[in-house]
Amino acid sequence: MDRGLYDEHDYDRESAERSAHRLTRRQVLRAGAMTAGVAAVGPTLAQSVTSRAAADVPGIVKPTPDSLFIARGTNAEMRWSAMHGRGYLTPVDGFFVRNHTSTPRIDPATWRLRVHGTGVEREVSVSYDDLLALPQVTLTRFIECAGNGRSFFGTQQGQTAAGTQWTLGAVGVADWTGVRLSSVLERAGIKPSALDVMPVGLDDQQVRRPVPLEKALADDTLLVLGMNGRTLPPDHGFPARILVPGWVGVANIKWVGSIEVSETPLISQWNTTSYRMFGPAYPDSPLVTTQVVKSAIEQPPSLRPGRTELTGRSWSAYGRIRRVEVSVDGGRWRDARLGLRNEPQAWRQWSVSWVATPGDHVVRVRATDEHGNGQPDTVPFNEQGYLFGAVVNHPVAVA
Ligand SMILES: Nc1nc2c(c(=O)[nH]1)N[C@H]1C(S)=C(S)[C@@H](COP(=O)(O)O)O[C@H]1N2
Ligand SMILES: [Mo]
Repeated sequence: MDRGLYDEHDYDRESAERSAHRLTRRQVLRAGAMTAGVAAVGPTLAQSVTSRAAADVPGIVKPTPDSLFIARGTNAEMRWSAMHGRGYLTPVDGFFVRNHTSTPRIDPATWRLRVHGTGVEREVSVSYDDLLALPQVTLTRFIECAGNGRSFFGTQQGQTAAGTQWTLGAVGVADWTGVRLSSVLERAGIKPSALDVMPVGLDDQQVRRPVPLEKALADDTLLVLGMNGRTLPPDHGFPARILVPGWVGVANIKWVGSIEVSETPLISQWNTTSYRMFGPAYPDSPLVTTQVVKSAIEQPPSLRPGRTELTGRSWSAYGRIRRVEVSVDGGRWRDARLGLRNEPQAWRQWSVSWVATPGDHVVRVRATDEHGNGQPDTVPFNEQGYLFGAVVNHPVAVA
């Protein structure tokens, strides 16, 4: 495994040295404030972008019925019970939406993707049709919010983290079809001195989060045009989004309008004031890069008594899932039966039979991936509640 592609720590430290910044918390905060200011007076967008409010969750275009979603501000969390009996992929209808503001409606006829910056030989601009004409690749991968599971810092560990109080439904697995990001960047001529690549979203806040050039050029980093065999839906980034498998959700920029390639480190609020681990356990405030190992059950919190199949899915940002164990009411860990399909950086379905007796129970699930990464009982706190990979206590009331 190439460590550089999973962990930005060394890369981040080097960047900090190059830009003569020591990323102490105060300076990080200041850097974030600075870029926020720049964004506010930045150039207006050339593209025709309009925001449209939606039916259920404000700013989301697709319906977000209670049967499929839990509304959380501008976001829609997938209800895990809706995945019970479903196939391997998360259907588009039920895929979680994490919008910092709202879904922009973009006209693909006038949309252009601009590649520019000090790291390229020349600025280029490509159309939607140009992208459709390039060779297409499909990958089955999860996209997961870095804050997925954040609520358990509070409910399980007694220390509430700031941010959307997701349970475990800020994750989904889809078939993503698109072009290699490298094939688009190469059209602009990447200079040997290029360092950072920052795709910028066309939503109100122009959400953007740089990735190291090496990661942008990786074979599995895509500019996605399709999801589950259909055109990418508006809420998931139409006309084009980035896919950076295994990395934090925010790296998967939706509604990309431009990509800056730079010879110098790029910053935005999404790699300075947020998406860093702040707290006593993290003295150098590392960037949040790769997701961790997690498991979720698909049962609703109340069940009828009798023999039942507990089902769920486990996933790892580092590869495939090798083992899943389930424990009820603190009893011994039992191996779950595992689904055959086991894509790396996606998930594995599992089931275990259980005789549910009346009363209140706690189901715990832990997974181990092919590299031996597992799920601890607790994880050290970080202020913004990222990467909650500890075993979750699922309450199940049987009556
Ligand atoms: N332009 C833009 N891209 C974005 C976001 C956003 O708000 N704006 N949210 C990010 C975050 S935090 C996550 S977790 C994923 C969610 O992808 P989804 O809404 O398709 O599930 O998109 C990322 N890309
Ligand atoms: Mo996210």
